[in-house]
Amino acid sequence: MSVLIKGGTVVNADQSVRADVLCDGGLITAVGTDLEAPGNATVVDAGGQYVMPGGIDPHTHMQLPFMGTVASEDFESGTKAGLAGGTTMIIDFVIPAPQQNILEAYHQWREWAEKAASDYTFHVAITWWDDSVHDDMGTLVKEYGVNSFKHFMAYKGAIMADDEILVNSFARSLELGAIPTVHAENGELVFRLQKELFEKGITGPEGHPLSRPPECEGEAANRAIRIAEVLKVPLYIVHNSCRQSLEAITRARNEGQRVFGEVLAGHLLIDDSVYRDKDFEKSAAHVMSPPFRDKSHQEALWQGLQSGNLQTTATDHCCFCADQKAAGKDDFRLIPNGTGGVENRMEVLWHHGVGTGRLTMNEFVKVTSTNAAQIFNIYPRKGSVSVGADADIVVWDPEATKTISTKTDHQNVDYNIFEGMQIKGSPSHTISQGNVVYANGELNVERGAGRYVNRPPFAPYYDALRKQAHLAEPVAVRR
Ligand code: URQ
Ligand code: ZN
Ligand code: ZN
Repeated sequence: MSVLIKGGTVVNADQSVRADVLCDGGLITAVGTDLEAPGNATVVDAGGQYVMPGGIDPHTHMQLPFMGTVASEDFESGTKAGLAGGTTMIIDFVIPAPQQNILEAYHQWREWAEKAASDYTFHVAITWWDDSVHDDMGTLVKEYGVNSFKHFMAYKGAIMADDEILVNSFARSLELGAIPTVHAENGELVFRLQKELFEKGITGPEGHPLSRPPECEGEAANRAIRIAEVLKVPLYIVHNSCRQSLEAITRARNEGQRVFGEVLAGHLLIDDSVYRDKDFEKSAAHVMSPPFRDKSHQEALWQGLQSGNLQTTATDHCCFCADQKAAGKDDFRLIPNGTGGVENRMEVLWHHGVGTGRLTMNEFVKVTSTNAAQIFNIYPRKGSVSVGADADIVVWDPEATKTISTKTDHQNVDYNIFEGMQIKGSPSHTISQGNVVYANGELNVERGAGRYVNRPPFAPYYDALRKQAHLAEPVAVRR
């Protein structure tokens, strides 16, 4: 089936141009003016609208087993919600339990994701280490199209990676041409602060942000950056929530180190006052890590996006309903960590980014799609409206207005962190693999239509890095 998107302005990361877009066989086959629709084509009227690369959310956790429960959003409902918000691809996470074979975990997640409605791929978390993990990382890169490995520096006693794991896995990533990524919070400090607060009688959700101050994030971000610097491997830091981690990234980038930073739509717009709500359900609904911060961090994060020191936006979509969050009713440490947002990321970023002049439309495309595609080595197949690219496109109506609410969204969770937010600008159509899957409020997509996306290793560039690393001057032995 072919689709002709007529009368719109194509907005890519590098330029905006008035052009029609023809899609056929799942690919973009023509971009130009006055294109003709083949006989059986579906025609989308994009007059007065922007035709942009479909969003890529590089950080989601659909149906994640975590903290004694399973996230309420699964790969079908979560990708459908993403499509309704203009996101046409997610990068989720395989998170093996410590000592679990990482290939076994990978195949488990692949099975769960079979029902996805849009394209997807996986970062694989390294939560433990031995020779088998070293070898299986090679299999994942060479045979399964994985080119990024995640490390949780938080969650002591569960999935936390200590420095030994970080050093071994970062070095292995360089050998393989893969990029290490980190959740940067000092898990030992968090564990101690949680215990101290609880023993002082602070048991409610207000204890959550108090136990994870931004200094814990800044320390871990800097530690991961320094380890990557010594090992000569690039690094991607997920969900930067504060000035402290941004400063660590900015310093490294200013010194020419290849460090990338991600920011969540939530951390740009929601502050820590949510944890002081007397209603347990409301404050617990916002428990995620790193926590929402004092308002003063938000401007720094926006500046991080504007300056290019933060490159991608994500949601960390990891949903738990009120009955699941209630596990921590008497102990905030037991509240499953995670919030949603996969459906709202692009529209809240458009309204508060482009709508305020913080971001141009082209920068909006960069931070919602193109940069993630380039960093994870799937550009220009993804992240571009250009001939030969996948026909993953969002037609954006800059005049559409709405009030965000869990009552009207498609997410399978009973709380929306952007509840009540009024925005201007949202998708009128989403095209996925060349099919119109969302049009004027209606989803029309098959369970299982999504495909796993292989991501090649960063071979050529890494050759130079590997040479540097192996030629590092041996430490002079004092005679
Ligand atoms: O830490 C993460 O990214 C996962 C476990 C989702 N939960 C969260 O609070 N961010
Ligand atoms: Zn995380
Ligand atoms: Zn996460």
